[in-house]
Amino acid sequence: MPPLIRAFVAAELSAAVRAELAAALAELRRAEPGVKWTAPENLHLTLKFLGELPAEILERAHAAVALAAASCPPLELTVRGVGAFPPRGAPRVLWVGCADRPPALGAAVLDLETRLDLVGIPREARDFAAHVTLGRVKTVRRPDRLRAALAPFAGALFGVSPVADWTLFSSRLLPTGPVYTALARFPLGATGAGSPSPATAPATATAITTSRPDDIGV
Ligand code: 3AM
Repeated sequence: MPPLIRAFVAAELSAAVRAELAAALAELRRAEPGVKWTAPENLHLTLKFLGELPAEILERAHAAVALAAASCPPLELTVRGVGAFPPRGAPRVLWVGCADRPPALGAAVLDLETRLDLVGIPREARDFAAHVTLGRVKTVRRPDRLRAALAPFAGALFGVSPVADWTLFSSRLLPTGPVYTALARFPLGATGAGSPSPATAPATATAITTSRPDDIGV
């Protein structure tokens, strides 16, 4: 049987914003080593997890992503605030908020899902909530201590990241953590959609990310 490719579409963050987040992550990692913190080079805003796909469906997904990206204007993401899901009790997913300007991502993600549905990739059951996953909690003995470590970052501004394209990533889940590889980039607001640029810089990761939180509301 031909291998399946695990893939997702994401907006990448600027190096400057990633550097700010990396500094916060370093502090949080010291405070709470029990969390699987995201490797800084792996920080992204996931727009749609495509699942594990045969190559021919992924090929069709390319065209769908290109068209959806072309209909979305270039954006600025204001990356601000750290929170946890669920909001009370034991935190499971730690995230950074993203606000898009102009506010177009919600509609663009719906459009992306509609186009992907046509090629056999089902829509999400949940509404899209723009966030960057900072870490996942496996077992934390002192959730109160973790929340206290997050508190100083609750309103922190990590910067504004321009988003000129979307990236299609493959994801390989290795025992050492996921390895993300940029397969193609799709310009936002482009005319002449359908011709993604090949990705040049692969993204790699060390943090372990195995599944979508089911309580994140996205
Ligand atoms: O970085 P975030 O958390 O936004 O959560 C996974 C990650 O997004 C998500 O895809 C991105 C790359 O792994 N993901 C993984 N498995 C998923 C699943 N079964 C999933 N999203 C939805 N369903």
